[in-house]
Amino acid sequence: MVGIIMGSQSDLAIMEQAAQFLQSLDIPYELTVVSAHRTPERMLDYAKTAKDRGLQVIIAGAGGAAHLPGMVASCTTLPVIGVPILSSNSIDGWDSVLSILQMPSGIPVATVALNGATNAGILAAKIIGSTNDSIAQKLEIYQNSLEAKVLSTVDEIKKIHPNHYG
Ligand code: RP5
Repeated sequence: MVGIIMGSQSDLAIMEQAAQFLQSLDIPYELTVVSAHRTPERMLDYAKTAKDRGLQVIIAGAGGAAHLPGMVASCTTLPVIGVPILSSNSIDGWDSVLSILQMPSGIPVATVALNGATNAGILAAKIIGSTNDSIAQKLEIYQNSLEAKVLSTVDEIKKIHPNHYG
Protein backbone atom coordinates (compact mmCIF):
# COMPACT_ATOMS: atom_id res chain seq x y z
CA MET A 1 0.00 0.00 0.00
CA VAL A 2 2.88 2.40 0.86
CA GLY A 3 6.23 2.35 -0.94
CA ILE A 4 9.24 3.49 1.07
CA ILE A 5 12.42 4.13 -0.89
CA MET A 6 15.76 5.72 -0.08
CA GLY A 7 18.90 6.64 -1.96
CA SER A 8 21.26 4.52 0.10
CA GLN A 9 21.44 1.95 2.86
CA SER A 10 22.95 4.76 4.93
CA ASP A 11 19.46 6.35 4.99
CA LEU A 12 17.88 3.23 6.49
CA ALA A 13 18.12 4.12 10.19
CA ILE A 14 16.01 7.24 9.53
CA MET A 15 13.65 5.79 6.93
CA GLU A 16 12.84 2.78 9.11
CA GLN A 17 10.98 5.22 11.37
CA ALA A 18 8.35 5.65 8.65
CA ALA A 19 8.03 1.88 8.38
CA GLN A 20 7.67 1.56 12.15
CA PHE A 21 4.75 3.99 12.22
CA LEU A 22 3.00 2.19 9.37
CA GLN A 23 3.57 -1.14 11.13
CA SER A 24 2.02 0.26 14.30
CA LEU A 25 -1.18 0.93 12.33
CA ASP A 26 -1.01 -2.40 10.40
CA ILE A 27 -0.59 -0.56 7.11
CA PRO A 28 1.28 -2.72 4.58
CA TYR A 29 4.45 -1.27 3.07
CA GLU A 30 7.39 -2.25 0.93
CA LEU A 31 10.86 -0.80 1.55
CA THR A 32 13.93 -0.79 -0.66
CA VAL A 33 16.91 1.22 -1.91
CA VAL A 34 16.43 3.14 -5.16
CA SER A 35 19.09 5.69 -6.09
CA ALA A 36 18.37 8.53 -8.52
CA HIS A 37 22.05 8.91 -9.38
CA ARG A 38 23.44 5.39 -8.98
CA THR A 39 20.48 3.33 -10.27
CA PRO A 40 18.57 5.73 -12.55
CA GLU A 41 16.90 2.95 -14.59
CA ARG A 42 15.70 1.25 -11.40
CA MET A 43 14.29 4.58 -10.20
CA LEU A 44 12.34 5.11 -13.43
CA ASP A 45 11.01 1.56 -13.39
CA TYR A 46 10.04 1.80 -9.71
CA ALA A 47 8.15 5.04 -10.25
CA LYS A 48 6.43 3.99 -13.48
CA THR A 49 5.23 0.63 -12.09
CA ALA A 50 4.32 1.84 -8.57
CA LYS A 51 0.63 2.46 -9.19
CA ASP A 52 0.04 -0.82 -11.03
CA ARG A 53 1.81 -2.67 -8.21
CA GLY A 54 -0.87 -1.37 -5.84
CA LEU A 55 0.99 1.44 -4.12
CA GLN A 56 -1.11 4.43 -3.05
CA VAL A 57 1.61 6.68 -1.64
CA ILE A 58 5.39 6.78 -2.00
CA ILE A 59 7.75 7.98 0.74
CA ALA A 60 11.18 8.82 -0.67
CA GLY A 61 14.19 9.80 1.42
CA ALA A 62 17.57 11.08 0.28
CA GLY A 63 20.41 13.30 1.44
CA GLY A 64 22.74 15.87 -0.11
CA ALA A 65 21.78 16.51 -3.75
CA ALA A 66 18.50 14.76 -3.00
CA HIS A 67 16.89 14.25 -6.41
CA LEU A 68 15.10 10.96 -5.73
CA PRO A 69 11.73 12.25 -4.41
CA GLY A 70 11.31 14.86 -7.15
CA MET A 71 12.35 12.55 -9.98
CA VAL A 72 10.02 9.81 -8.74
CA ALA A 73 7.20 12.35 -8.46
CA SER A 74 7.79 13.34 -12.09
CA CYS A 75 7.13 9.74 -13.24
CA THR A 76 3.98 8.84 -11.28
CA THR A 77 0.57 10.30 -10.43
CA LEU A 78 0.85 8.92 -6.88
CA PRO A 79 1.48 11.41 -4.08
CA VAL A 80 5.16 11.50 -3.09
CA ILE A 81 6.31 12.45 0.40
CA GLY A 82 9.94 13.55 0.55
CA VAL A 83 12.22 13.04 3.56
CA PRO A 84 15.40 15.14 3.52
CA ILE A 85 18.20 13.23 5.23
CA LEU A 86 21.18 14.72 7.05
CA SER A 87 23.64 12.41 5.26
CA SER A 88 27.44 12.17 5.23
CA ASN A 89 27.57 14.12 1.95
CA SER A 90 25.17 16.81 3.19
CA ILE A 91 26.71 20.16 4.17
CA ASP A 92 24.27 20.92 6.97
CA GLY A 93 20.95 19.41 5.89
CA TRP A 94 19.76 22.51 4.07
CA ASP A 95 21.00 21.10 0.76
CA SER A 96 18.78 18.02 1.23
CA VAL A 97 15.81 20.10 2.41
CA LEU A 98 15.95 22.55 -0.48
CA SER A 99 16.61 19.86 -3.10
CA ILE A 100 13.36 18.15 -2.09
CA LEU A 101 11.30 21.21 -1.15
CA GLN A 102 11.92 23.61 -4.03
CA MET A 103 10.15 21.67 -6.76
CA PRO A 104 9.06 23.36 -9.98
CA SER A 105 5.37 24.12 -10.47
CA GLY A 106 3.49 21.03 -11.63
CA ILE A 107 5.52 18.38 -9.77
CA PRO A 108 4.87 18.68 -6.02
CA VAL A 109 6.67 16.72 -3.31
CA ALA A 110 5.16 16.91 0.18
CA THR A 111 8.35 17.63 2.11
CA VAL A 112 8.65 16.83 5.81
CA ALA A 113 11.31 18.10 8.20
CA LEU A 114 14.97 17.08 8.09
CA ASN A 115 15.10 13.39 9.15
CA GLY A 116 11.31 13.58 9.65
CA ALA A 117 10.54 10.03 8.57
CA THR A 118 7.98 9.41 11.32
CA ASN A 119 5.94 12.37 10.09
CA ALA A 120 6.25 10.97 6.56
CA GLY A 121 4.72 7.72 7.80
CA ILE A 122 1.94 9.61 9.58
CA LEU A 123 1.22 11.73 6.49
CA ALA A 124 1.08 8.62 4.30
CA ALA A 125 -1.38 7.07 6.76
CA LYS A 126 -3.49 10.25 6.65
CA ILE A 127 -3.60 10.21 2.86
CA ILE A 128 -4.80 6.60 2.90
CA GLY A 129 -7.06 7.31 5.88
CA SER A 130 -8.91 10.00 3.92
CA THR A 131 -10.70 7.16 2.08
CA ASN A 132 -10.25 4.32 4.60
CA ASP A 133 -12.33 4.56 7.79
CA SER A 134 -10.44 1.83 9.63
CA ILE A 135 -7.11 3.63 9.19
CA ALA A 136 -8.72 6.99 10.04
CA GLN A 137 -9.96 5.50 13.33
CA LYS A 138 -6.48 4.24 14.17
CA LEU A 139 -5.07 7.69 13.43
CA GLU A 140 -7.60 9.23 15.80
CA ILE A 141 -6.51 6.85 18.56
CA TYR A 142 -2.86 7.73 17.83
CA GLN A 143 -3.54 11.48 17.98
CA ASN A 144 -5.46 11.08 21.24
CA SER A 145 -2.51 9.17 22.67
CA LEU A 146 -0.29 12.19 21.98
CA GLU A 147 -2.55 14.38 24.11
CA ALA A 148 -2.58 11.82 26.92
CA LYS A 149 1.21 11.62 26.80
CA VAL A 150 1.65 15.40 27.09
CA LEU A 151 -0.90 15.66 29.91
CA SER A 152 0.90 12.95 31.85
CA THR A 153 4.10 15.05 31.68
CA VAL A 154 2.09 18.01 33.03
CA ASP A 155 1.14 15.97 36.10
CA GLU A 156 4.69 14.70 36.47
CA ILE A 157 6.24 18.20 36.35
CA LYS A 158 3.58 19.57 38.69
CA LYS A 159 4.87 17.29 41.44
CA ILE A 160 8.18 19.18 41.37
CA HIS A 161 7.28 22.71 40.21
CA PRO A 162 4.23 24.83 41.19
CA ASN A 163 1.54 25.37 38.58
CA HIS A 164 -1.77 27.09 39.39
CA TYR A 165 -3.15 26.73 35.86
CA GLY A 166 -4.20 23.09 35.92
C1 RP5 B 1 22.22 10.16 -1.21
O1 RP5 B 1 23.54 10.29 -0.84
C2 RP5 B 1 21.67 9.08 -0.35
O2 RP5 B 1 20.27 9.20 -0.23
C3 RP5 B 1 22.37 9.28 0.96
O3 RP5 B 1 21.61 10.12 1.83
C4 RP5 B 1 23.62 10.04 0.55
C5 RP5 B 1 24.90 9.32 0.87
O4 RP5 B 1 24.91 8.04 0.33
P1 RP5 B 1 26.08 7.01 0.68
O5 RP5 B 1 27.34 7.60 0.12
O6 RP5 B 1 26.10 6.86 2.17
O7 RP5 B 1 25.69 5.72 -0.01
O8 RP5 B 1 22.08 9.86 -2.56
